[in-house]
Amino acid sequence: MSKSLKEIIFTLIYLYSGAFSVKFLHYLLLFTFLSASQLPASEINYSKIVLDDIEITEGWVREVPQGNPNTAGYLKIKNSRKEEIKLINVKAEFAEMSEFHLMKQEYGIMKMTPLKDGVLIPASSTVSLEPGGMHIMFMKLNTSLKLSEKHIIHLTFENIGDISISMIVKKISSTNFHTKD
Ligand SMILES: [Cu+2]
Repeated sequence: MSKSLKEIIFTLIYLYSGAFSVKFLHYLLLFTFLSASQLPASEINYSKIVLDDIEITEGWVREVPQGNPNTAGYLKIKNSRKEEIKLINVKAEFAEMSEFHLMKQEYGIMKMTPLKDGVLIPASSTVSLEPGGMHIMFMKLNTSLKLSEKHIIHLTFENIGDISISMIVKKISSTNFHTKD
């Protein structure tokens, strides 16, 4: 069966099965998010995004001194589906390059490695990108990130699509902020 035909059938099943209104609402929400990505950051003020059975919350980006080329971003993803999902790409207008990284201790030194395969969120579970662990690395910042500002980032889930969220700029008191190897 061709991919587009599958998608059409899936959409029809999706729209006509179960709680029609709730599912349709998700479509509307998805549409809203996609349109919202065109808006300036100041007009978007959502701290929580629900896309079908995927929830993204607590998105924030770390404030760094002006002139610092890199920073990190964090968020929480709750996958209520009965199958795993995978976050495969991230983009931000304020950085020339964005990647998923894992930070871990090796021989007493904190090191980070790019997560080339993305971030896997197993079925019915929540994965947190947080200081000291997995994070989004924003490299070659092209603007300063001021405290409490909101900036949009775009996430891509494999076989699901793109979603844009806003991240608030926050301070962190931790000293283990890393630089790129
Ligand atoms: Cu990193």
